[in-house]
Amino acid sequence: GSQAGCPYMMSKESGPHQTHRASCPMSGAFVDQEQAHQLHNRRLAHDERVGDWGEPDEGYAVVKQDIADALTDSKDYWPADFGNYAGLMIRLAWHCAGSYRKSDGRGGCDGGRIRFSPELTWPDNGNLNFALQLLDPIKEKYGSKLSWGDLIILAGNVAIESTGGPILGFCGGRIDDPNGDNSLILGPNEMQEELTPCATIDQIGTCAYPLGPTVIGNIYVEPDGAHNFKGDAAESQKDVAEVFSRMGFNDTETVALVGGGHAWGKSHGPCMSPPCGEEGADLGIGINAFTSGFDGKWTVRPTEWTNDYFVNLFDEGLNWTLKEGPSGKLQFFPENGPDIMMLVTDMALAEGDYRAISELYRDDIAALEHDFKHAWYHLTSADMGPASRCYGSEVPPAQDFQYPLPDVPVGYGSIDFIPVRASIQDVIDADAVNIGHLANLAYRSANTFRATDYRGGANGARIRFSPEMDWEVNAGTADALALLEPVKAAYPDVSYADLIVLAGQAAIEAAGGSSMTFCAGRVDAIDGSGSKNLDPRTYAPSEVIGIRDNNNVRGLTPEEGVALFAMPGADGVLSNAFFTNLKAGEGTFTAEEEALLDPEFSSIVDMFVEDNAKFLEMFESAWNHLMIADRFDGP
Ligand code: HEB
Repeated sequence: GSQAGCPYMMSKESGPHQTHRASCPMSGAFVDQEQAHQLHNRRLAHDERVGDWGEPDEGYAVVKQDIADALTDSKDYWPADFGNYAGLMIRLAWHCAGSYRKSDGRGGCDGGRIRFSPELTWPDNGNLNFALQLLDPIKEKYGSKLSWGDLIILAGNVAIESTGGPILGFCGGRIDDPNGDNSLILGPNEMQEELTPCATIDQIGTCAYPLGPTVIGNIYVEPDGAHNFKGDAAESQKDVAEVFSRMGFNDTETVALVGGGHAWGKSHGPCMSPPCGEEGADLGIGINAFTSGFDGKWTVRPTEWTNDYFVNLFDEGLNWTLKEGPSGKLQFFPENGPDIMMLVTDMALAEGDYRAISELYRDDIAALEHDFKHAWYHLTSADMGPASRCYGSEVPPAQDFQYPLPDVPVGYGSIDFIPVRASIQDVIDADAVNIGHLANLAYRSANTFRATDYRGGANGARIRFSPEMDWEVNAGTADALALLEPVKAAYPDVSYADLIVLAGQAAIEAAGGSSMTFCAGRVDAIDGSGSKNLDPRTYAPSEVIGIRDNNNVRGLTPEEGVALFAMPGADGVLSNAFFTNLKAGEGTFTAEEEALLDPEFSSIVDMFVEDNAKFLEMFESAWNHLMIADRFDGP
């Protein structure tokens, strides 16, 4: 297996032991939990799948050949435009990945949910069912060894490569969800409305962050221009910039992706049976196929990688003119020149800050190739988390968007943590109030973890830096860190990240916890850049919804999430007293804490009030889960 990274384990009962490299994140008290966590189930499934795959690299290469063959094998049920499905497959991969949003890490192609409702029925995903149908025989051939998520992204990559386009690499290892449920919160439905209200007619085109698109059910913006600014390229530029930033892209990446992506394929919106428009149109196939209602291709060579798009964009001789297309949609067509078109969102690439970037790509295809392949890799891999989660022989070096950590120093595995633990114990014994400080420090440090895109967590100890250190919830961090300074001075080789987790565990044990397992091997980030977008999500319209969402994003069960509210305080005791007092109304509580009395959580609170042992068990499970959640070290 390629899971790794815990050469040294220590638990209260069994003491320290060197472990088989590969075992820690999956072993000990943690994996034996009755409640197997979603995240780690996924990792188990991953290991099994790659295990029976044999050589994963060989596997991907064979799949790629099958995809290449399928691209030019036109099927009657959905004939290939220009004899090649490249455009269709690139659109499939982009729409599968483009649901990713930086606000909470949800969306993306990991999980392969584009083959289910709600994603498959989003208006923007029209006719992508045919793209999936074309890939179906390949999926059948490899069965459970190949995930839909990997197949879809590979199909996009092969389409790009086989038509001469640039590819940086492939991060394999997506695991399919059994249904589309994890996309429900992306909308449109009540669940989405509840967390992120935006759906009514007068909000169309104005849905705001944390939502990904401005219109629910879109991957991107309205192609004919921003809400209330139809046909206006300058306004569209702002719209595109806003939406692509919510996916995590900067201007260069956005221009490279949109203009690079539209090197291929065409829009589908012929007028078959006047009066035209979506209502009247014949939803045919081949040259009659109707998808978006816009019509035409961007270049005269739509099955080849070129920078023709950018050349055309600035070609004054073409005299681009805003007109209604065959189905009544607003698009730009050349007054003179070949049979090509531009969407309003394409003309936007010649506006504002995008203009200089587009001019560069017109003049320098090598610059476009460099930027496109990096942006495409970012697009298709952002939801995969750190580079250490990627499988296969085409995995490129870690990229900035993966927030790489330094390597674990050579020899780290032979550090003896027993004296380190003893030194921490001295800090705890000096003053019981330190228990709460150290437990909280570890909790806050690990609590940024997102099971949605595998970002955040205790590894890296980014809580030592701005911006994370300055977050309101992290008040007191500097003081807690100062408690560990003497330990760090005595054991300079131990990372802060390990020290923080070990100290938190020691504190919890001093407070009455018992079955925690420490897995060493964390390293320290060199700055706080990796905390970007991980700050507490404060947009939930109520405390109850916020707590529920926070549990989901962290991959915690409701029981685990509730248990973690009872961190030891100034008294240095871990017990169900917090819940007893909360229920009895004794003491002062935050609005968030009081929300635990809502029917959604009150039975869990009751259970903890009745049974302290049950509370401790659940707390320890949650603690172990969170402290190890971000360990993907290896292979
Ligand atoms: Fe795109 C297509 C829009 C971006 C790639 N697009 C398309 C269409 C439209 C659009 C409307 C048509 C559809 C049909 O079929 O009808 N886009 C758009 C927008 C945006 C975009 C608005 C934002 C601005 N794309 C994009 C990107 C990419 C792309 C980013 C990649 C990278 N597309 C594409 C392709 C195509 C399209 C490839 C073609 C498809 C076919 O051919 O089928």
